[in-house]
Amino acid sequence: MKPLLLFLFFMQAIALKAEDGYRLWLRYDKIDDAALLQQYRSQIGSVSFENTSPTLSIAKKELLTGLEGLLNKKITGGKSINNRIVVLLKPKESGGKTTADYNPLGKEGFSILTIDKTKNIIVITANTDIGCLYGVFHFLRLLQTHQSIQNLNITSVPKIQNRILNHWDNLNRHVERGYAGLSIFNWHELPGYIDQRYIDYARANASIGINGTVLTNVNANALVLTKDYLQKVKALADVFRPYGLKVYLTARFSAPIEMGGLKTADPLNDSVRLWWKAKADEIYALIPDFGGFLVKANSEGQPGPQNYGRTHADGANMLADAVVPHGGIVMWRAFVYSNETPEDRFKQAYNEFKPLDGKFRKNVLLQVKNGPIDFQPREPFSPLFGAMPQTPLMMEYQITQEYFGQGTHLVYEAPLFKEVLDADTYASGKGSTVAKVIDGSLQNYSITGMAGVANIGNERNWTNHPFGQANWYAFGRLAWNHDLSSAQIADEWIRQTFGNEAKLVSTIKNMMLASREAVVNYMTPLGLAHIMGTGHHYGPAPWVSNAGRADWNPVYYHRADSFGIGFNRTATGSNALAQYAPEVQKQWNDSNTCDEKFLLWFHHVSWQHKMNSGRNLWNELCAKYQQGVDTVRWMQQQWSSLKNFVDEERFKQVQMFLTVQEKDAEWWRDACLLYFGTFSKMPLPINYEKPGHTLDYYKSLKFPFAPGN
Ligand code: BDP
Repeated sequence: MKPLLLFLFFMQAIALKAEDGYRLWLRYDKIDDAALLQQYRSQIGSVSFENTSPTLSIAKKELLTGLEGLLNKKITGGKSINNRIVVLLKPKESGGKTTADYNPLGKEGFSILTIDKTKNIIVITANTDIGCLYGVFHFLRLLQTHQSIQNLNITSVPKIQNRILNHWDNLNRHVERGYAGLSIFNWHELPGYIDQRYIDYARANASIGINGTVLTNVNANALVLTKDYLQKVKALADVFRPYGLKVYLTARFSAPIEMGGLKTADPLNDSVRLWWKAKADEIYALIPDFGGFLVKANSEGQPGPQNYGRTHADGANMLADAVVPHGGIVMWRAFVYSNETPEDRFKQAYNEFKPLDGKFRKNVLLQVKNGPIDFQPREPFSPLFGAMPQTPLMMEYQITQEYFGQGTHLVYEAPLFKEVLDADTYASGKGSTVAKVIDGSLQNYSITGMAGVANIGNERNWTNHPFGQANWYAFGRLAWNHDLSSAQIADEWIRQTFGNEAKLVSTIKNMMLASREAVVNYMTPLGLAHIMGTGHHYGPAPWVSNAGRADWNPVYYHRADSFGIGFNRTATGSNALAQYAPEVQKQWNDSNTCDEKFLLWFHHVSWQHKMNSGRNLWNELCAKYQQGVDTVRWMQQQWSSLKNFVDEERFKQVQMFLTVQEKDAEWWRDACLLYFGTFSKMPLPINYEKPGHTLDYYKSLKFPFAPGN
């Protein structure tokens, strides 16, 4: 081969080089639509930044890198007269420079406006530098998703103030329920070594508006509050600050005993209160914009105020008092239940917290999981969302896929997030959606928040499954604007992450939108929940009845017997339904009219029960499990059709994961139906795929090294 040919061959090989996924949705590859590229090139000539700050330097670098990549041309930093993008903070004297209305933008919102159509001048503007950075990311997203940039008139303000990732990361880098490798936070090497990944992590979060991160596990280690560790926290806070990302820590309630040498951690004890105040002062001296504390107390063995006969409000308020002089907040988790209480676990958080409504300090948010039990593939919304008008409630979602196929299943979670946000609590009449509760518009909260348990680790592509990135992305976008639809968010994410070809976008979008229901069907259809393996929660184990506590046993949840299956939570059962508004109760309290998605959440239903399809319950259950498997097979076909649209590395990765997912879906189907069949005593429908193994085989499977446990 001639040298030139060899060179070209080599260059092409580089161009086809597989993607390892590290760049997430911020790839900025050259726009591959020639006409559009031409148009954008003619519209964008230079970029000028009217102000300076560390955040604005980041914004400038981002804008230049993004534009140069997307347009494949040099962008000047100067002030050309035409075709200019101007990034500016609210001018001190408006001087007629923009027509932006700054009042509604608040601390984080931005406007993107075409201020001169003939000269083609676009202004990205905000009250703050972080608002400008968000605006820059939004503008780049327009180009990445091939939107028009003519006559722009965009205003965007986050609906939720605190948009926070919760890392369940331990100080030894093991991530509880983490399926993407070790924790990205390398505490041993901090504060001396700043991994580039910290910067890239902050940048990715800023690009979707996430503005807070809780660095440590809710099952907390008090060590992080020691002087040495706080230096490490400070190092991270310094890296994250210009990206608008505040750090938070989990506070172990017994820290005054473990770290401070006190005899008690009683929240009403003066020495304890002083200890926390001093600790807060120490933290804020290092990190003036420290966000505050997240606390799991008196839950699953964690210490808390109840150890001293005090209430959750006493505990939360003590910490709130410690951080309030510095502007900090406390996120107190409502995920509490007790084995000793002879009460349906579904009801316990409500029973505990409802009486405390209005008893928390103003800087406390009560962090409530989306459902009453624990991040199952489908849960009704937590009744607390409709029950605490005087307490700011924040949402807790689980982005990491603990109950969702963990690191290997393709599941797009936005439909789950949206289902909960759109649910109507009827707290103040019709239209009192969970979204309006948590964004504060229903009850006039002064602080609002949304948390997502992170799925990020040190795997090269951050989330192990390439589609795990979509869930991180969707969480951020929804926390910013919960009016976005699952389809819109998927569309944006696909275009930025894979490309803009119509077939590629529509095929992947259809897969994503079908994926959550597929998992519900092959794991826990018709309102089943919590029937996975003990401890690691990987795979089906509906037969388990010997877990450490009653409410950790699958048999506690599904209650299958010779009559039927499901948990009676009506007035004749645990009456958990009474925790909802009457209108909500009405939707669910009759097994003949209850939405079948939630049927077994609320009813113990006969195997012969007639379903909407005309089938009896047993046959419907079989059909749902099969439907779940079929959808995975359909996803496999869909993905195969994209061979020429996706780089080889990610194509193969997803293909292999889908094969795992198909096998797992079959495993779930077969194990669950064989087991439930021992109660229904009914055969699998004719022509039904025969289980691959016996029930005893499925029961014998062990996973001693399942990750995240
Ligand atoms: C459960 C997880 C456990 C967490 C707990 C929590 O299995 O690892 O510690 O939630 O949220 O889902 O506190």
